[in-house]
Amino acid sequence: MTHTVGVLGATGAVGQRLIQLLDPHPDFEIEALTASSESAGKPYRKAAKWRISTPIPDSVAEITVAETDPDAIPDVDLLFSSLPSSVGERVESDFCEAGYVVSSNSSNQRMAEDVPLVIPEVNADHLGLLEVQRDSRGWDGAMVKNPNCSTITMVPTLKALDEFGLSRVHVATLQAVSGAGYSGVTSMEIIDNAIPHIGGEEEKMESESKKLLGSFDGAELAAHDATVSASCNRIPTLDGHLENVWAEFEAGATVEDAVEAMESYQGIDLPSSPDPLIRVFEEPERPQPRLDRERENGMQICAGGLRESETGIQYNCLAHNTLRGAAGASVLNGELLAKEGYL
Ligand code: 11C
Repeated sequence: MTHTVGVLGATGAVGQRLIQLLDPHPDFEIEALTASSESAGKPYRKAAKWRISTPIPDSVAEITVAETDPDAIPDVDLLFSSLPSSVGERVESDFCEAGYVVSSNSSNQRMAEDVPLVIPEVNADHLGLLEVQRDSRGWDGAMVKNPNCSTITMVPTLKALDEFGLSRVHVATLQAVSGAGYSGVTSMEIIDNAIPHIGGEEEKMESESKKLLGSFDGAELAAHDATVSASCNRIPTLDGHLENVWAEFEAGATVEDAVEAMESYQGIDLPSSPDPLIRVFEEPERPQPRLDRERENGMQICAGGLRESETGIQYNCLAHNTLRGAAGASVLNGELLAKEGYL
C-alpha cells in the first residue's frame, strides 16, 4: 500500500536529500512540500536551489510549495520534517495537534520523555512510546524523531557490541562540512584546518546514545547506564562523518568477538535498511569518507581499525551524514511507522 507524504522544509539541504530518497519509493508518494514564505506559491523547481547531482524528480518539480502551516497543505498520511530546530519546536507540534504523523530529523524535543527517538535497526520497540505520547499530549497525530547524524554513525556499532556489557564509551568525531547545512558546504575555507568545536554536538551524542540504547518496558524508557563522552571536530570533508570510538565492557571482548558481533547484527528489515547493516573492513585505513560513504545508497554503517586497547575495543566508524545520518534516518522511521500500522 502506498502512503501519501509531505516534506516540511523541502528546499533545505536535508529536505533535498529527502526528495531524492522519496522519489521513487516503494511505500511513499510525495504530495506536499513546504518551505519559508519566500518560496511559498512557487513550483518546487523554481523555489529550490537544487544541489544534488541527480535532477529534481519530474513528479516533484511542478508541486507548488506551501507555507509551513497545517492549514496550507493537503491531507497526507505522513510528514517528513527537516525544519531548523528553532522553527520545528513549535511548528511540528502544531502539525501533530492537527492530526499529522511527523517523522522528524529536527533536533528539538529529541530528549522529551514521551517522544520516541528511533534508529529502527537499534530500538524499533521504542515506537511504543507513541501510546504514552498520545496520553500526555492529547494529539491525534504523532511525532517520532531520529537522532543527530554523528550519533547515528556510532550507535548501531555500540548496539552490536552491547552483548558484552557496554560500560563506557569515548568518541572523537571528524565531521564533514555538510553537517552545517549549505553554509558549511559552500564554506570550504576550513581547508588546511580543523575546528575543534561543533555547538551542542558533544552533549547530543552523549544523551541521545544513552536514550537509543536504553530499554522500554511499555510505559517508561530507562536510559542505558553506560557513560558516554564525546569530543566533536569539523574537518574539511564534504560528506561523511568519521568517528574514533573506545568502548569498554563488563565482559571481555576480543577483536574477533567484536567483528563477529558487528557483522552479524542486522536489526529490523525495512525497504531502506542496508544488508549488512554494518560493513567491517579489515584494511586498517578504511573506512574513509570518499571511498565508503555511498555504500548501499549511502545507508550503510562502516567500521574498521578494530584493535584491543588497554581498556577495551578501539575502532573507527563512518556513515554518510545527510543520507544515513539525516534524510535516510527519517525515511527509515517513516517505513517503520508504516510497517507497524501507525499510518
Ligand atoms: C553537524 N551533526 O554535523 C551536525 C548536524 O542535531 O541534527 C546535525 C544536527 C542535528 O554539524
